[in-house]
Amino acid sequence: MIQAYIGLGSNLENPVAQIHQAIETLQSHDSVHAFRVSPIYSSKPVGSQDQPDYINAVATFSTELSPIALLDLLQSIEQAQRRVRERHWELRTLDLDLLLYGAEEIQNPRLTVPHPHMLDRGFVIKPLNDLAPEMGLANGNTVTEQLQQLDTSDLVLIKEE
Ligand code: A4P
Ligand code: MG
Repeated sequence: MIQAYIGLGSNLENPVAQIHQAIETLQSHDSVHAFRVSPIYSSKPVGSQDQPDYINAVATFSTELSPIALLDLLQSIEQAQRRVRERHWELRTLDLDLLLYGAEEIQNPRLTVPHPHMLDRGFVIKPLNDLAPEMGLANGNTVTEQLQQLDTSDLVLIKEE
């Protein structure tokens, strides 16, 4: 069993519902055990500002799935919600990123783990800090130390899970 951490993001018109649906699907999967999820935050878009604010959270669980099998699961959830979105809202956007897979470093054409941008992103590190403040990161910092180096003033707590 490996401890996995997943970043969830959505900036749909009803992104909180998208995140909740993704949480429900993940936590009811047969290969997902001891599921926990952070509070849900809103955040300003990183990158192109020409898009709505995001809703972000981080989930963690233990799993027997291989990294690629876990990526397949995440992408199947993205696809399932994308179909619903295209019908109802004409917008896409549920991002499920594999942040951490135990302490493994993975480099292959489909998967880079740890997620390459996670250390710089307040919308990842803040909810990760809610789940695992003492955990050591690839750069030697704990999650809390990493959080102290980031500007998270744009993050607003939406909902305690
Ligand atoms: N891939 C490689 N490594 C991974 C990994 N660790 N986890 C590959 C998941 N996927 C991984 O993903 C493109 C490809 O990345 C996949 O086919 C997979 O094999 P995608 O989600 O289809 O494409 P994307 O959304 O354009 O890329 P990505 O990397 O998810 O986007 P970003 O960089 O995460 O940017 N601002 C705020 N405040 N909150 C956000 O959540 N998100 C983004 C998305 C931008 N700004 C944001 C947020
Ligand atoms: Mg993604």
